Amino acid sequence: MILSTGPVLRTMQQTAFPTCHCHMNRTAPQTWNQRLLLLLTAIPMLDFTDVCSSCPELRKLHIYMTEGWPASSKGLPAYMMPHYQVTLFIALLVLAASVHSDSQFYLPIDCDDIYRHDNTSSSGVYTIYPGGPTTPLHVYCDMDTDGGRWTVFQRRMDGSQSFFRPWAHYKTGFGDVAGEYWLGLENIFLLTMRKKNELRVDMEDLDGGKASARYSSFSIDSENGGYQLHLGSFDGGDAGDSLTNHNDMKFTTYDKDQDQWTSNCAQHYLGGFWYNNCHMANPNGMYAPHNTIGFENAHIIWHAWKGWNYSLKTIAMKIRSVAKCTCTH
Ligand SMILES: [Ca+2]
Repeated sequence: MILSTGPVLRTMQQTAFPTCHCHMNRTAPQTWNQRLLLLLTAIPMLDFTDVCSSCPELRKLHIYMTEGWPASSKGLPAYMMPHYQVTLFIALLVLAASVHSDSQFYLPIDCDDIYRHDNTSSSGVYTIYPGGPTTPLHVYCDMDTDGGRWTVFQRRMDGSQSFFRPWAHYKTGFGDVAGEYWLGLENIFLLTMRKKNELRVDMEDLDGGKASARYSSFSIDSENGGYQLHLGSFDGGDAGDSLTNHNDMKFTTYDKDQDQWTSNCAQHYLGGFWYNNCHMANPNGMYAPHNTIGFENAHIIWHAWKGWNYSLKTIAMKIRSVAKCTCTH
């Protein structure tokens, strides 16, 4: 943990936010992240990029937060004190105004947090806070597949939503989290910057067949970076790998061309995606039962499983934390 002595170096949304489980008697491990999240909102001067190696400092900070304002500076490193006396007081005010107890303080960042808070949670719609306490976000959590804890950011199932949408829609998200939806590139960015995540894609054909594909990691850049995709290695799954071809691509919609083709892939293939030149998978393409449309390769495609000419019945893209950082002091 480093105290910035200059101007505000980082905002909360620019701050990398690793998972850190500091095991303490009075505090469940998962609440650490929620406390830090609120602190980051109140104290943008702090840099928490090295949270996991800073458990002793965090513990002292936690004691200050839970046991009141200290009578002396004993307990905190001297270099922290000048700013803490002001900034921590602000944080305490925020805490006092927003929470009444530990249980009410619970603000999950993703479905992984929800599951760790209550491992009897079932699949369904939940509220998460990847952007901080003031921006609740509804999301569908898959708590059943392969151990659960999956935060679903894309889902197609019945064609009830159009996915042929402009940049602004893909940026903020659209649809119904109880049905078909896109969580939004900004939200996906916030989710994947806070924790290291793996990716899973589940899909079904029209005859009840199911398949999946797994990737070791998944994150995207900010909007300034074009929401560029960073995908880890293909970790298996009977659907095969149709996404590696899209790695390192920026996101393209019909009104924002960042693909590798001379024309606009989103415009031609009726979706919005990390198109290359153009796609091996088109999860956000047109929802159309097999053989009912004449637009070539514009439907929901996962090439490695069904080839170019098969329109899938369902597909869902979901992420799950794989962070292993643990402090055991
Ligand atoms: Ca292009």
